[in-house]
Amino acid sequence: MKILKTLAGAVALAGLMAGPALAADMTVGFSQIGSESGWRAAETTLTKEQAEKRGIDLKFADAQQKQENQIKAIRSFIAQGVDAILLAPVVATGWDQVLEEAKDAEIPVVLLDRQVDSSDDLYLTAVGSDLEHEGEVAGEWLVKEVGDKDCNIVELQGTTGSSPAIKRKAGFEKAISGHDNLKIVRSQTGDFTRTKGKEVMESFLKAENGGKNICALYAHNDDMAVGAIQAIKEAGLKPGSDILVVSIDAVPDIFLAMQNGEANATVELTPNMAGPAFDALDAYLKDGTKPEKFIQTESKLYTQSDDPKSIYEEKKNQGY
Ligand code: GYE
Repeated sequence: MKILKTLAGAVALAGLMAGPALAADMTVGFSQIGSESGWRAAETTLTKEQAEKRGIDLKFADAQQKQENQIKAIRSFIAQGVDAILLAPVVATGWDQVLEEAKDAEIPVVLLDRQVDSSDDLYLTAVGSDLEHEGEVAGEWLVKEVGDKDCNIVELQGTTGSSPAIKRKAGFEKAISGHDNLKIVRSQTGDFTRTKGKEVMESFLKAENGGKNICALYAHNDDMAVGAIQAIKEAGLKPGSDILVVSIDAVPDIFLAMQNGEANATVELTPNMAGPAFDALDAYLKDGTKPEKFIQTESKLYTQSDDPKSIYEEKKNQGY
């Protein structure tokens, strides 16, 4: 494949290629973080479906949340001579070396749903949402919902060192800054999982007078919010009213919670990052078309007034 690419590149460069770009099947290595949340599992499902539909040979590696496993997988893809690599980077730092190796091997890398601190000449493009904006949307909803009432907020952060955890925190804090009646009183990572979200929420409730001091929960993803909702109920409080619940992803189960009045708002993140990624790779590998460095997906706010029942039904057919 690489010889074909070089030939195609050379001929295209000389402007001598008269016919259509060379079409050829792609072999793509996908280093996925793991399956920590319903959203992550849906992203994996949709990536495999997109590859199947496009006749792409997808080599899938699940890193079980460990960066070293992702780096190993990328090195294995390079050794196999894949045409491209998809990477959902578990954390934002520590990628320079392995991305240099991929670049030296002339294998384009596309980032999915999270970003890296490396220089952007080390990857072809990044497909994802504006993570800081998601945090702002969540914060702006709470500011409006609470008005001038005093509101102590507890925050369940995503995976420590991941770009969504860093940026969703920053965006939310930006939205509530200037509203002195809203205050984050406790903030800790729940690692994007339901189990940890429940565990950490239990500790918040204990530390805050059984939850009586808590007005709202901001969770960086719905899975942690769903776990926390369980903890709030077990503490004898009503999630969605005693404690407002706002989170991000818009997975089906958060709409179930909304139907029961147990969650209030979520910011949607599409799990179909692979579609735009494969489109960009197709254009690049066939005729060298360079995509923008960031292909942004949209972030839409949903609340209880958005008919959660029918959204739940729709979402169930979107890879979840
Ligand atoms: O919000 C969460 C997953 O990287 C933005 O990762 C993604 C996040 C998503 O664990 O459910």
